[in-house]
Amino acid sequence: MISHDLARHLTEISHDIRRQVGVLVDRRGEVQHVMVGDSGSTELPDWGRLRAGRGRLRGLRCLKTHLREEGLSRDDLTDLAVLRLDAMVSISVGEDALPGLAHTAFLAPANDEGRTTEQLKPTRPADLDLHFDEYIRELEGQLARSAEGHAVEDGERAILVAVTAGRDRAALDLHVAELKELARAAGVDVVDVITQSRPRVDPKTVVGTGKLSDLVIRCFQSDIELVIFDQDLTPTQARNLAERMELRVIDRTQLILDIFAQRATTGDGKLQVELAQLKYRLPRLAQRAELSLSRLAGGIGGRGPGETKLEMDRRRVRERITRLERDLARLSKQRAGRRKRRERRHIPVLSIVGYTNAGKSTLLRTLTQTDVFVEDKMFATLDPVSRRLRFPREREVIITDTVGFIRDLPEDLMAAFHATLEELRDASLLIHVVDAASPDFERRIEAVRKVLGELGLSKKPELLVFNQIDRLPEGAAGVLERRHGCVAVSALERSGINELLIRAERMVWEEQSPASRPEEAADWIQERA
Ligand SMILES: Nc1nc2c(ncn2[C@@H]2O[C@H](COP(=O)(O)OP(=O)(O)OP(=O)(O)O)[C@@H](O)[C@H]2O)c(=O)[nH]1
Ligand SMILES: [Mg+2]
Repeated sequence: MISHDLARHLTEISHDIRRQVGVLVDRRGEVQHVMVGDSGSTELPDWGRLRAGRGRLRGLRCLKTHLREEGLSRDDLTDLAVLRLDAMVSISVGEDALPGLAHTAFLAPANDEGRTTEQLKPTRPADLDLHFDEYIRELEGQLARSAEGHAVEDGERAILVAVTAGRDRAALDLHVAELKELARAAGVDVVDVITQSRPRVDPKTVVGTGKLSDLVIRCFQSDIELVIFDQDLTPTQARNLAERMELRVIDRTQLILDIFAQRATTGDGKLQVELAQLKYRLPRLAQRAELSLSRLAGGIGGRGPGETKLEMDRRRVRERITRLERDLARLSKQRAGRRKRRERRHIPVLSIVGYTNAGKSTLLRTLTQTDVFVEDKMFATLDPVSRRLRFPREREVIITDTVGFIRDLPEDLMAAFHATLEELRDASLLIHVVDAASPDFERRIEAVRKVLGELGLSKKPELLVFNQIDRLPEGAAGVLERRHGCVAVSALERSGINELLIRAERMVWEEQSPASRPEEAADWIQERA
């Protein structure tokens, strides 16, 4: 029978050539594939996970030698997961070339403890038996059941991944919480979160090899096809990960782009999002082109069909980018025209800015008593909305709501939304709305100010408004007001709104010297005459 004789053959060869050797054996016990490695590892065939089928094992067991007396390595466990093998068995090669102890691992079905593999107690060669058919049938049954149960849920299911990379644990937790919110906003159902503490991201795969194999196995256990990384992936990392795991891999930027794409309803919004997406995609297309070139190496001088197609794709993308940029430039001109007309009428503009989901649209709604779209999801608002607002002394302003900000706003997205954000330049006052109940509101304030700085708006007068105080414990709002010199309100319960109007009015009409705002000088002088 296969087990012991086969093991002895393998250890003898391994002993002679001082390299690992291995075989893949099918369920009938026939050797399907032979591999020769080096002294520390063996490369398994690059079949990937797909051909095994969803929720199924491949029907092959790997039996391989290790030159030293050691258990299964991380690479062995990764191979077990990526290839969806029935089992991975390593046998150490004894001094006498005879088989030493055998170590066996299987993939574990989904479990509450987060175990990814089951390992048998190391066995002596005489007891080695590769016939775990019963066990494997049982395992496949469980895997198939866990795959079935999930089909009914709507929304794509995903696992989130984040590494500390220099941040402390608390910062990581906040980032993960935010990533979860983003996923929810994109309609993704987060099944699991995998985090890793490491000083910096792995240049090839972000997380280390061990975590990567955990990740692959967990995706397998829960029948998941989508992995979302908190860290932005370089084109190379994205490709490495997708290839090693055969899963769809996206990063936070892509997730945000996705949300924007789902939300964009107006012509402007759609153009801007498409531009951002294409700019994001272009360098990644280039990556794929390089890959296909290297695979085609051998055809001397000839241009492979894949390459030609990719070249075409890239050219098309570049052309489309140029088109979109031209269209957006035209839009920007139109906006400038509109702004000029408004300026002539001397109506000051108050712009509501702030972190996404802070309650900006709710505040606009409360202030103007109009219907504006509000939703408990990040990036509910994409397109600016303007409303007129009458102040107590019959003074009129235009108040605008804008797209929410977020830390590490994707650069391409920011560039694409420049036209929209240009409106902020005309603002006499920025009403900076903060969700006072969020645990990291101070960092969010910083993130918003950073974006404003990048837009050249740091010098704009800013009124800090702490919103959602109805969610704070008694007395906390007063403390915030004193410490941050802000107005505390509840846009939802309409409290503190009068104080907000009084402060805004004072800042627009009284605190600014007319010299700095020539377009309002006439009004100002008139007021005081
Ligand atoms: N409890 C409470 N909830 C609020 C308050 N203001 C807003 N919310 C809720 O917070 C969520 C987000 O409100 P929005 O007004 O859509 O926030 P936004 O800043 O416009 O968000 P984006 O457009 O996505 O950036 C909604 O569920 C609101 O009902 C408030 O004062 N108190
Ligand atoms: Mg909004």
